[in-house]
Amino acid sequence: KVTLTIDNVKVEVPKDYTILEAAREIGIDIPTLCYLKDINEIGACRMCLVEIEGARNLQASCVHPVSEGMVVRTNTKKVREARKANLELILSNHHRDCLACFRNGNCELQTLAENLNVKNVEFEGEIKKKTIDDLSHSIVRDPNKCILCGRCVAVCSKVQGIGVLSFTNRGFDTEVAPAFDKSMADAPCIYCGQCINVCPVAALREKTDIERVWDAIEDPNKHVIVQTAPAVRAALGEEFGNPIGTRVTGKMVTALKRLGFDKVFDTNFAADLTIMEEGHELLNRIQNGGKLPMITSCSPGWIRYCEFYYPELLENLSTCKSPHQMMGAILKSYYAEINNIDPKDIFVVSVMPCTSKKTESAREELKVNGLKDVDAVLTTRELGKMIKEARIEFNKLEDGTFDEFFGDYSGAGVIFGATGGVMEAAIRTVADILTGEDLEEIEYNAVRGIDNLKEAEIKIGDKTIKVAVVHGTGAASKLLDLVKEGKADYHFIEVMGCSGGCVTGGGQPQVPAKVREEIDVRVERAKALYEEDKLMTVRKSHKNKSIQKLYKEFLGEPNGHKAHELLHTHYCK
Ligand code: HC0
Ligand code: SF4
Repeated sequence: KVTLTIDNVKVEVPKDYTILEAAREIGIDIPTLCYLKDINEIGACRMCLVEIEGARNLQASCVHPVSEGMVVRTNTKKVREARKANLELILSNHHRDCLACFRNGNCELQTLAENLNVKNVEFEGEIKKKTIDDLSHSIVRDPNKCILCGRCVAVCSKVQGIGVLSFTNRGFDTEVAPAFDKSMADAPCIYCGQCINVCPVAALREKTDIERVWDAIEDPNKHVIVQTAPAVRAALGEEFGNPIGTRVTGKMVTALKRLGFDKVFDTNFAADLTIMEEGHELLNRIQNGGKLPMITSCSPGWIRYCEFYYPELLENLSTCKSPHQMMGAILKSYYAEINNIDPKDIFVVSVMPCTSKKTESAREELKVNGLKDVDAVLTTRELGKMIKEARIEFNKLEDGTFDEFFGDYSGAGVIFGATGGVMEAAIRTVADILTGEDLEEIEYNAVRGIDNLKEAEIKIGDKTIKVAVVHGTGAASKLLDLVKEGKADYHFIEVMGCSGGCVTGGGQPQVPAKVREEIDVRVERAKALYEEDKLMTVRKSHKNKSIQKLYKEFLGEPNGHKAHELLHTHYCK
């Protein structure tokens, strides 16, 4: 430990702390912009400058280590002026059209300008018009908004283990972009959107579908159905000022009905359906010598990662489509049939915590009879914008309930949105099938939580099923390497593309860097889902009465002919 003095306050901290960390310990908030704890600590933006007694120049506190007896000042005229000048320099060549910007109201640059009391941007830098890359289905890159903080570069390479983004060109032409100036559409990007989540400005954002969805709602010939992913309810409230981890399921449903959707269904219903298909597929593979370990296939970021970086493992992937795609396929077949609607007139909207789902829904091989399962995907953030645009006072809404049948779900469906949730849901069902009982012990704590690798050996009757759960492609790669080398003797592995699972997907509300430091967003949002699971009377997918009826009246057997036609897919190398 070392003792130092910051703004006349003595503080004792571990000796590997930076000045920034020490200051935050005693409630002194030094401003930062490029800093992301443990991910991007490069001292590039010079917002965190402080004065150190005896040092000639101001120092960047985010990278400067503490030392015994050090005396630091964070709030002198010299410090304030230097920070302000640096910020004005950043602003001088930034496209400052804040009023029409996607991040208006939740931009870290805007907040900082307000906090540091910037009054005029004295320098007029060279403002060039750079090309916006909006060619992919998922992600828009706008170099005009980029402040070169490097957070996205760091997250993509260090957390996701991918490294699609890097600094290109020099001087005023410097940009953050895929190598060789490729479009995001042609780069080996998995569209996880983790770069968007850490972008402090609007340089990276989702390709928006808001207008297409408004148009569909307006169109009298379209029957517009919306479905919501499990994780959306754990985060949408943040768009309206609620604390991280507030569960807003009921208000979300009411808001969707007010927006004018014809039906409001829950992707959780299809998550239960997925468990029926995937659970039986697993048992089949185990009993009939199929390819093991079987790996989950519901995270489209993970699927793209597998296609680009682990093509040898494609045969290990479950052939199940992801739940929201299954839901679309069922809505355009069974639902269309019983309601006498032409499937061509049904417009399915998925609200997802994910940016990769936008690209997934456009995949040719998922189409049934030439029709896409899902016509538009909105992120949680986009839904928040639509609710605001419609002037709905979200926090004052009554709780609503999902429309019947396709809105019915079990607790197992809800927990899909957190890492380990798909695995736990699957075990709840597989264990009942193998024992022929209705087991009471259904909470599998070994697969919950945010450890990088979670493993469990589950004894079911005279069988032992060995499972593993990983999340975030960077952290997953160690286990995937073992699988590739034939050194992992698991039966079933859950992989999610984003660390924490869907609750921290690339389409969820952005959390400022400083808040990310104080709260583990993954944990708080997951709590909301486990809480909802506990409240449900039905907590196993195969006990969902509507799912039972769907098989009886329409699908026949799990993994049967009709299920294969509608609910399963194949992968391309
Ligand atoms: Fe997920 Fe899903 S749980 S991927 O993590 O499986 O995005 O929330 O909707 O489809 O159900 C995301 C979340 C989903 C799907 C479900 C799965
Ligand atoms: Fe990297 Fe994911 Fe962003 Fe693509 S979407 S650039 S893979 S962080």
